[in-house]
Amino acid sequence: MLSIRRGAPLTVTNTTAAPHTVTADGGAFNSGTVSPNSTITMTFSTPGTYPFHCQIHPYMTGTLTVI
Ligand SMILES: [Cu+2]
Repeated sequence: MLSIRRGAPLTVTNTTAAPHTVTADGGAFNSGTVSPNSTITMTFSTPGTYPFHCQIHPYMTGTLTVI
């Protein structure tokens, strides 16, 4: 479980050798492809609980809570 305040930047660094995405199951957000050794920043404006997955590796899942 990952929790963040709305509007606060969430920095994601891909430390693996494969590209990944951070994609909300319901479509509320999508990082696009994050290449190996690159970093992205995302912000979230609507409080809630968001299950997410990697579009490239759908077995990679998590949950983000925006407070
Ligand atoms: Cu992936």
